[in-house]
Amino acid sequence: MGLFPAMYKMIRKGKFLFFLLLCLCVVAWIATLSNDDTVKHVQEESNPEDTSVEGFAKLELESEMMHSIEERAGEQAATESCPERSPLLRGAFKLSFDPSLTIGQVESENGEVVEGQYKPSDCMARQSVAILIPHRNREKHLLYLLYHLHPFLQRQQLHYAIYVIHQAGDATFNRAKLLNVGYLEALKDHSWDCFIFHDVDLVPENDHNLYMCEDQPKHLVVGRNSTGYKLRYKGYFGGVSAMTKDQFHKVNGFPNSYWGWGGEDDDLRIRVTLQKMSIIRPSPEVARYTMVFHKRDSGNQINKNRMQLLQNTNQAWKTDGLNSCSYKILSVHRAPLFINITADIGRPEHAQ
Ligand code: UDH
Ligand code: MN
Repeated sequence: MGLFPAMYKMIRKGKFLFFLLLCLCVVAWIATLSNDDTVKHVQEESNPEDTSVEGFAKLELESEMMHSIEERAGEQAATESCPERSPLLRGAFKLSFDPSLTIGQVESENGEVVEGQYKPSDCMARQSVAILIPHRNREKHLLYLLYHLHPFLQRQQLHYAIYVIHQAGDATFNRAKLLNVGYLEALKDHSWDCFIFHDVDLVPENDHNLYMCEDQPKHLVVGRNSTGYKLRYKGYFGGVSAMTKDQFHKVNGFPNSYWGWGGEDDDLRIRVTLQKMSIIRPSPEVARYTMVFHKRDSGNQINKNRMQLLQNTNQAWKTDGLNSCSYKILSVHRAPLFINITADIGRPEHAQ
């Protein structure tokens, strides 16, 4: 091999090496560029002004965290149970029923009630209570009741919600079935400890009459103005009564088969005694109500079958109640002061 061909070979090799080096540099440069890009991207994501989808997701996550922290703080503030006896109670008071009262007025006086529900902010309520009101065509009575009942329940430091169960259509009224519907529907919102079955026209006169449940079913109306404040009869369990979720479940709720006025409250009393529970009442000085005056409603005539039905309760309770309550919800409207459930509950099988 001569000198020149050997030099020529070396130069060719050097060119190749130079070319290889150049390629490596270009690759390295591209790599640095894309790294810069990543950094920029991360910076962009953490920019709170960013409106990209990722930016929103991150903001949402942050606000969710804030929310749960706030919630925890709120919970912390209210982990202490409300006192056994509320310091806000006033005892007996004179009720007034102003014909010019409006729902707007009642709403503005109860700003802390949200969609019919209230919770004390400074302590943890001892019970969560659902008030169930069977209703049709008694708007004025409902207004008076809401006006008095909201502050009354707040003074008792309860977590509560008011449900109005409205019977759609003009078939004979069925108070008991509406209350079953109320119980079943309210439990979809919250696992309430206690249920108060409440006539729309009975307004409590004394806030020592506690809307809470006890270890036995409780009857809250010992006296009302319309009966000279005397118990209507020994076993009376109508008007306003309180049962825990479990007590009511145990008796299979109210019967569904009482159309028209009367008997359904006696049926519930029989169910309670069949389960070896007994009915308790607060003292007569406390368990006092004013019934807003009214006549018998059309569509709620006396139930002539009631005595016959009551003869069968000791068998019928098993199959006529919560476990056989068929109905159709037409609407659930969450108004500021109550949850209005409108239900089609059908009509009596035989003409009444
Ligand atoms: N209810 C309605 N709409 C009706 C019927 C009854 O909302 O059309 C509800 C309401 O909650 C009422 C409850 O069912 O409070 C019980 O019915 P009621 O108030 O008619 O029963 P009460 O025992 O009176 O108070 C029955 C007849 C009154 C006759 C008066 C004559 N002295
Ligand atoms: Mn009445």
